[in-house]
Amino acid sequence: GGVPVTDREEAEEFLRQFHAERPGQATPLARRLAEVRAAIGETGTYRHTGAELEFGARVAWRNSSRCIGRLYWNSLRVLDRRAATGAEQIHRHLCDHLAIATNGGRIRPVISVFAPEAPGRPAPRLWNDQLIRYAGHRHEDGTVTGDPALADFTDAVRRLGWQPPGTPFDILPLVIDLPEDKPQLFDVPRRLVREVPLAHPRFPQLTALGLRWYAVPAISHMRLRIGGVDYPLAPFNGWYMGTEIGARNLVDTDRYDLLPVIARRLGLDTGSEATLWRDRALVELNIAVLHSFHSAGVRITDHHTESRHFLAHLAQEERHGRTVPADWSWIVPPVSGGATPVFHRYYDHAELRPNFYLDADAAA
Ligand code: HEM
Ligand code: NRG
Repeated sequence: GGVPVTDREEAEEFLRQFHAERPGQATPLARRLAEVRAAIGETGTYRHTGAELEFGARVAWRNSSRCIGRLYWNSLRVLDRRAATGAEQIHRHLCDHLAIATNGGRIRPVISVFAPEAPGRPAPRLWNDQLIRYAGHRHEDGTVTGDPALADFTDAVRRLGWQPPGTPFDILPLVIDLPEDKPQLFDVPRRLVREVPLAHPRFPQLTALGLRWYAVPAISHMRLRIGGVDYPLAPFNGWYMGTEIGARNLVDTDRYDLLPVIARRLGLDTGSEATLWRDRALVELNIAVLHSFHSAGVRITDHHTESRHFLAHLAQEERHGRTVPADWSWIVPPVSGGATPVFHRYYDHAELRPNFYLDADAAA
């Protein structure tokens, strides 16, 4: 067990890349390499400078093959929270993250980087996979109220003493897990959770369903790895692409599974697949998501615009002599794939570092 010693090769490769892409650093590369080699020799790891951390986090986003939203990688805001100790302090920083990211609806891409893994000093972790998520309440008959994807997590936080209201949209508490302590529960203050009630511009019977979604997707279970150093707690957010909500979260049969409900409300003929009732319900739900976020003044993107932005990103990166690794099956949106330009080409499959990695779920 224990945290392994930082890989020297990976550290050096990162420092060379940093100095190549960000020339003119006060400390020349040769001196920094010597410093880092010495630190790894003495302590088993090294400490990133603020500039290295910022660059590393931005490049980790740039290298995320599954992300269509990478055009703005170089303006990611990096909050250095490595000094945070204690669950209360970490919780306050997570709350600040949400406030800074939400920004009254003009959502900003932000990452908060907490303490890294180090030999003899394991890092803090969060059980939640996003800072904001809706609970899934399992009933005796096997049905779930809320988000079924969170049913196991919801059971786990109940065992820790959480007492939920039981609605389809209960905001889950945060579970902060420090090395020498038991996991601690914290509520996310309501005022920090911006939500958008979903309304359809022409079908009041869809508005009447009382659906909603939160404004800020803040992934909190991916490990950020920079130059051989692992940051297990480094929550990041951008804004939503409408299809994430309107074609997956509210639609997948193992999520809110709403297509049959919506089709019925729209009076569609569900007797035959060939009426394409599923497709018609999907389009109207996605119209409602984009319309509602826009009228609430909450930043969101649609899959057509975002596909164009992604191709612009590819072209821009090419001009800088860089390839853009991408995973077709994640980049192509879950509706109207072939109607977007990202469908009609292949992508580079390189796995570049720095990057974000998924570890096995802490809970579940
Ligand atoms: C995945 C869009 C910002 C890193 C995705 C996905 C979409 C997306 C649509 C696929 C999600 C899915 O199918 O579940 C966007 C948009 C952003 C944005 C519109 C707006 C600025 C960011 C930022 C980061 C990031 C700021 C990191 C700093 C990632 C990663 C994945 C991903 C690592 C893969 C997640 C996984 O493997 O589950 N993004 N993104 N994205 N994005 Fe972005
Ligand atoms: N599909 C997930 C969120 C995954 C990441 N998507 C983003 N990331 N937009 C969901 O909650 O629907 N981001 O950092 O903006």
